[in-house]
Amino acid sequence: MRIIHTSDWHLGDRLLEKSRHEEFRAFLDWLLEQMKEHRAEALLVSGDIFDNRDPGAPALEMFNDFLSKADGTGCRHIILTAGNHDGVPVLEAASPLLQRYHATMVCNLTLGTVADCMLTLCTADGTLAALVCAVPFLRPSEVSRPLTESALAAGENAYTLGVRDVLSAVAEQAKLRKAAHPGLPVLCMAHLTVSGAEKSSGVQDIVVGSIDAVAANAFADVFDYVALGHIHRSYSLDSGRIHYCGSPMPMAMDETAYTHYIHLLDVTGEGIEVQKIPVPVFVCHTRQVCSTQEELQALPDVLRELSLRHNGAPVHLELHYHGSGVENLAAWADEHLPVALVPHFKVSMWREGSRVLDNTEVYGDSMPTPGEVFERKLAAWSDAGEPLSEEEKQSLRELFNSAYQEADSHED
Ligand SMILES: [Mn+2]
Repeated sequence: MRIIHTSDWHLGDRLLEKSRHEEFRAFLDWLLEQMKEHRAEALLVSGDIFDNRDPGAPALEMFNDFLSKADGTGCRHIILTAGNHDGVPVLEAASPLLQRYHATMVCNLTLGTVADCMLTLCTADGTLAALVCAVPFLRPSEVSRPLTESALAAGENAYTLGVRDVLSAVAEQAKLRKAAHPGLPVLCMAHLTVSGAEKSSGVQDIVVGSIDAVAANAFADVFDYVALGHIHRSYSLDSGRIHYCGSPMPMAMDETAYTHYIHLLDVTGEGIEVQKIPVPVFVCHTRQVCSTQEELQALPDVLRELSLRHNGAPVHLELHYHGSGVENLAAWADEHLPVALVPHFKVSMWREGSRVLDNTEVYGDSMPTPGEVFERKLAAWSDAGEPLSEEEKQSLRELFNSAYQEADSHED
């Protein structure tokens, strides 16, 4: 049986202060193609389906659209778990739709409810093919338990101990099923940090610091493949038994430097073979730092080459300039970067001897409001060495507001 493992879609995410609906839609369409091409019979999504508790109508709509289209690909099982970013009410509201499309979502799990996460995958003729233990993000408030002295000595804390308890209980149930079906492949989904995995700024911790990291041995040997989410980079641990597939696209600028993947599993009686499939880059997000005018002049060619390496994908640029000779970096970028190549950019400029001169400004379809521009100018004025008192700022704001309202009413 072929299974696709993916995680951390973060539908509704924004990058460089811009929504990414088209990019997400392109990814979901590509994923549907992969499901067809590789004749995947199951899709596992290990948490962080949405970016936040209120992902917005476009994200919900594209998720529903994906489910309805996945139904026609020959994929018989879709299993999703909640991550730390997901809002359980949003996921639960989708459950009538999930049932209709043969998808299963596990949102919550505690020691008392582990039976809820035991799911089975069957072949087309109804034969049992694999067991999936669909463990969602385990909430500290629900699983933490008082520490014993020996656990403390072993470097555990109330949360990691609680996570171990749940994973042990899941493993016990899996062993019972396996005893009744010898040779049955067992997969375990989870959304957490396993120690040894790299962190990047895209991993937003609910549990402060790294105290949420669980050792790899928390996953008992009964699990043949551990399908993890939470870390945004494809990464394997424990001699290739435990896998992060990573997010399908960068969720922060420091995640743009590496390739993103989905994992394709070939599950047979002999074992599980893992193949990483790179996700195409639909938008090139790039951070460029220039310190001379020559480097700035070379920028259009650099960006053109980057775009060509990714099938002509548009470039979304974060540009920092630390040199001299440019008064207005945004105006420079507007003039020198073709809009077809760079439809969206964000600039910031520093000058020697001064603090931030040009507060970071974003251009594209998320222009700041006139009030925001005025506030930035006020801040820049103070930073440039003309400190204003609160009263002075307040009277300038009032002047601005009355002038703006008057101009605005004339426009109508
Ligand atoms: Mn995530």
